[in-house]
Amino acid sequence: MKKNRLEIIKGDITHINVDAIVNAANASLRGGGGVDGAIHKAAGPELLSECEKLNGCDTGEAKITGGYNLKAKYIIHTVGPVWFGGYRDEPEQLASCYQSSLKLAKDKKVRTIAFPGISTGVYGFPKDLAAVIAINETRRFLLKNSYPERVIFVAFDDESFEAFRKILEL
Ligand code: AR6
Repeated sequence: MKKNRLEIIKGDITHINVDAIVNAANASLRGGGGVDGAIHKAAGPELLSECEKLNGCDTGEAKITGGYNLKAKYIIHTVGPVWFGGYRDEPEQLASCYQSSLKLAKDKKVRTIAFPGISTGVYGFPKDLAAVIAINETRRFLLKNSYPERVIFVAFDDESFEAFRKILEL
């Protein structure tokens, strides 16, 4: 696999120029705080109208919508697990978020996709473990698939950036 298929940047995911961005949503898909709130605000109210027709989304799964006012053509909404200490299958559920999101991106022949640190905000998933899962699942997927061509992990703060950097350099 070409090394440059994975990248980490620090910033706001709503400003990134990619084909698809991933949203850390909740099961209702009706918006919320954190990155979900920022994405809905940047995309505009038509996003909520489309999301309301999707019947929600289960933890570990993903659904796709248009990007509306964003540069991205698509938004992939995935619902991460709430962290309860790690004994309620949270790692497997987080892995499933990455697998489901990447599968949707592949089906749409998305070339570039950006992920936030799913579950690492109000859902409380430890950032270091989340970075291991994000990068392992993505590497595994890219080894078997030619789409997406490039995956960008967007860290919103220094702690998240360091968590991704340590794992990506292994
Ligand atoms: N760009 C990139 N990353 C961001 C941005 C942004 N604009 N804003 C926040 N982050 P969170 P969760 C980072 O809480 O833990 C919502 O209310 C943030 O620093 O947004 O999956 C939903 O509706 C953190 O590292 O998502 C759900 O109810 C990461 O994004 C719930 O929060 C995820 O933090 C989902 O919780």
